[in-house]
Amino acid sequence: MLTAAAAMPAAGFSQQKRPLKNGPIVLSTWDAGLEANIPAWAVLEKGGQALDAVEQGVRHTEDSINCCVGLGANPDRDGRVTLDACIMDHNHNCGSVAFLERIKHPISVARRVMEKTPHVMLVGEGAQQFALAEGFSLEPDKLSAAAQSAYADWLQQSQYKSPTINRENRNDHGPFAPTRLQNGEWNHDTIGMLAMDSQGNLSASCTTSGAGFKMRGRVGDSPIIGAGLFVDNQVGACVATGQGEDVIRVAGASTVVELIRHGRTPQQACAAVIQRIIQIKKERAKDIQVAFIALSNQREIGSYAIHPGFSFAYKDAQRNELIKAQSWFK
Ligand code: SD4
Repeated sequence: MLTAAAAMPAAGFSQQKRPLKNGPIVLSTWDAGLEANIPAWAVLEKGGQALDAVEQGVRHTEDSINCCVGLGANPDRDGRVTLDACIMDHNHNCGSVAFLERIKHPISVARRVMEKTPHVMLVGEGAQQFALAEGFSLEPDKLSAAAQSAYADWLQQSQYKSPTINRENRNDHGPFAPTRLQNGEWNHDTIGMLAMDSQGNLSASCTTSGAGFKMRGRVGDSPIIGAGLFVDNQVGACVATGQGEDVIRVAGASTVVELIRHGRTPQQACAAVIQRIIQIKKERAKDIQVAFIALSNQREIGSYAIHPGFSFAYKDAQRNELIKAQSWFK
């Protein structure tokens, strides 16, 4: 039987290394978070807003030529890259785009949806039309060199195997498999970011190419407010990564935030929702990866994953470091 994952220490933080009592904080998923935290921090250290920080941070990752977030990412089964992103601020304002093609910065389109429309979410052609009307450029309809070669490999078998994502087994070629960068490091198809600014306000962002070689039209959790990302300034913020279908099933990010509201630490809340997914998936939990990171309005941080191999980047005025998350399977 699965036991409750209670009383776990904050991931990676010893007694001596707790978040600072004051000042901004930024957290982001996976190794690319270390770099993304820098432009986010540049906003925060000048007294800027968490909302601007989380947009600037993940824009950096969308821009990165070596990264599989954004237009350089693996395509869907039809050979087209389709992107999802969302953003949420401390006042429950939120915006989201999904199934967006040929636009470089989906996170900024999501922010425009939030600020310039009466809606929360735009998808596909409508999202692209909106982006063009807002002055975003239509990028060339072509795959990056890395994506072209990954797609050619995938086409040889054209198998849509069950995703075994973001595991430490770097030979995995599943739909969410990490991509090897030129510097030898590994990168992922998603970045999620949480920030608290010097006013104590929280915001969050997430941007992804979703699952490589997905069915055309597939959308995961990342642009779904409440599943992939949620912010309640009175409580905390959470962002998910990994197999989106299983995050949606448990309304992942909002469930984490609700558990914090009811007294769990961010660490306990992340662990409890991972445990819920494991209970639902049973044996099949071995084949999927899901991870959450969370930040409470009391400045506590937490993270938990199904499998080892997930890290998140933590930045405050003193440090920017990669922290290995705890996981259900060891
Ligand atoms: C999705 N959650 O589209 C995203 C993928 C992801 O690391 O986070 N991969 O399901």
